[in-house]
Amino acid sequence: MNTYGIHSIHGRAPTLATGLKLANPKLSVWVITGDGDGLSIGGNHLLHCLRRNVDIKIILFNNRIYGLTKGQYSPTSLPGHKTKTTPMGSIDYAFNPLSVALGAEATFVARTQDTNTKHLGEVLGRAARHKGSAFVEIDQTCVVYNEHAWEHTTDPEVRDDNVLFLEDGKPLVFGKNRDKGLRMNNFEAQVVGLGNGVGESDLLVHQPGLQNTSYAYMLSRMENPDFPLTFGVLRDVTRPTYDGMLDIQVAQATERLGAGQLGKLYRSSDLWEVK
Ligand SMILES: Cc1ncc(C[n+]2csc(CCOP(=O)(O)OP(=O)(O)O)c2C)c(N)n1
Ligand SMILES: [Mg+2]
Repeated sequence: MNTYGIHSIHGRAPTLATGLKLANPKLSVWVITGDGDGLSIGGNHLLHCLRRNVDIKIILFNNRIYGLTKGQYSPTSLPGHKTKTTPMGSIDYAFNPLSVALGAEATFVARTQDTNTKHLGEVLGRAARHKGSAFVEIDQTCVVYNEHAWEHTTDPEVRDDNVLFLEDGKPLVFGKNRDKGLRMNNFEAQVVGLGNGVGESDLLVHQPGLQNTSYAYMLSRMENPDFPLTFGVLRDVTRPTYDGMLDIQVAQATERLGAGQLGKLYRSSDLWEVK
């Protein structure tokens, strides 16, 4: 097909994309999904694609709602949220998409915002250059069914105290006057004010390249209002890809047995006639 995109079945895009990448390794394959699509109906597909480190990019638009079907709660809707299917407020605990991706040991995990086009472009550029599964959560406002979901992270009046932009090799500093930071305290992140003897050298320094997922996981767990929400690349590590390793196995098998014929293989054994 001469096309730049196709629609798959709801939730199954990572599966289709895996097949596409294996069949045509030169393609840059991107999955565009939502919080409902990726984490509810397609949760299992997403997990196993990330676990295998298939070289595809997964962009999850998180508006914390089922938008297309007009406002049912999703796995990222917050407890207490009133929707058409939770009229008295949701009694579910919400999934944190980044924690889920890190739990599946995704090799590239990042978060950005729909309205912050500069940051969005930078993060997508890095995802594109990553070899292996890249998972990017884009916080997105559904203007019809969940208008206020991300207001505290986009409203210029308050956002600077609620978000922290990660920069490789730089201390974790945030706040309107860049006067707050994060340090480790008893295996937990702690927000501290800078000054009065606390300096940037006391803060955590951002290292997305750590093989161990603990640090990135800690960053992913930080939620408002106690912590700033982290934006940028939380994890970026290298590991052999599923498609790369499969290519090697196919080459080895071909060298040993010669090029196969599917029809011949299909009819090679255990055939019987149904009358
Ligand atoms: C197999 C199947 N089940 C259910 C649906 C109905 N459906 C379409 S979109 C959707 C939820 C989408 O939510 P999300 O992924 O968060 O995307 P959003 O619309 O919020 O961008 C559902 C349940 C469907 N299209 N196919
Ligand atoms: Mg949604």
